[in-house]
Amino acid sequence: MNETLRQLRQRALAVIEQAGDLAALEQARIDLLGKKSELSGVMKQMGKLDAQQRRELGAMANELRSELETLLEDKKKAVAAAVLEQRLREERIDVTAPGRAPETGGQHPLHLVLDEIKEIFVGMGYEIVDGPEVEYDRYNFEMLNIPRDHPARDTQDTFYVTDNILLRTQTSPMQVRTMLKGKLPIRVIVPGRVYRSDAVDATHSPVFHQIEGLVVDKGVTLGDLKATLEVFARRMYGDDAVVRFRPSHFPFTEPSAEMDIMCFHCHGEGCPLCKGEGWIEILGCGMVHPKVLAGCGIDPEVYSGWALGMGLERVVMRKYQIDDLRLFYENDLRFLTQFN
Ligand code: 2U9
Repeated sequence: MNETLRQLRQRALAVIEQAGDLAALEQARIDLLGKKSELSGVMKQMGKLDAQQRRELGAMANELRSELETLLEDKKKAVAAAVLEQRLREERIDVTAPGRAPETGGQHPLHLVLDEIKEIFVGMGYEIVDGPEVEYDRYNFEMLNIPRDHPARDTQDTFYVTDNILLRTQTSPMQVRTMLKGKLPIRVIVPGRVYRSDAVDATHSPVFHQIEGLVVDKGVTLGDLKATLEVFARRMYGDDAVVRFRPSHFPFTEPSAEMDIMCFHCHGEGCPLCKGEGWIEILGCGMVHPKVLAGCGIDPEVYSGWALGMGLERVVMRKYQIDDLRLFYENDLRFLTQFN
């Protein structure tokens, strides 16, 4: 081989040998084979040689060029393989390592009991409906036979938005809406948030939850009310639950009653849970007032109905012996994780 090319080859081999990473190899390729490389310079000079020498030197230069190309390419593959090897070593995942279980949420106690109640009534053929929390005074009070001078309509107790629009104080306006639709018979359960202008303490909150129910059909009697609510109490509190009905008064029902269950803690003896009463009040109920039916376009001579209403917080507090309603809204995990 021509001496110039031989020396060039020695230097090129050293450069390739020293290139330790892909960037250095790329630089070596440019330096050794690029337009400005020594080898390209030698090739350019060949124009000055005679034909015989040009053929010989040309063949040698081309041979060197392809040798260097092959060496560079091989080294590149080797370096890339080493890089990959190192990455695989460093990023190895230990599939035998014990997993870290993600923290999972649970159902809120209010929701847990609400679901239970809904399921009991759905099982008896009731439909679950919900509606607006911002309501007309007319649907919330007037059509429920709550007269203008009734204490519940006091602006002290109700959040009014305008003169005739308010935050519903009960879910009952949704039953009014259901009756106004005119599709009979009706068997609905209406759970939802309600608002009253109360200061917060252990048993009061300006926002709480009610579950109301309404049945309207031909021939519905107080017997249907009692039988249905007794089934509800047994499904909710166990087959040995004992219930009693006490007369009460609501503007929208006549007659009206309150249903108690015998204290599930002391079985009627009297204990702190039932405040010595032996009975725990669960809900209010009654036969829908004929005036309410008529006001909603239902003929009280043909149809009759019964309704129930309960405060969800109170039911859950009794069930789990929770003594402060504020715990429901504070989202303290120490409280919330006790129910799942
Ligand atoms: C229509 C007709 C009748 C709903 C009823 C009660 C009895 C009741 C209270 C329980 C505790 C409200 O959360 S609480 O303060 N409710 O005792 N509610 S009957 O009666 C209706 C509703 C709508 C059209």
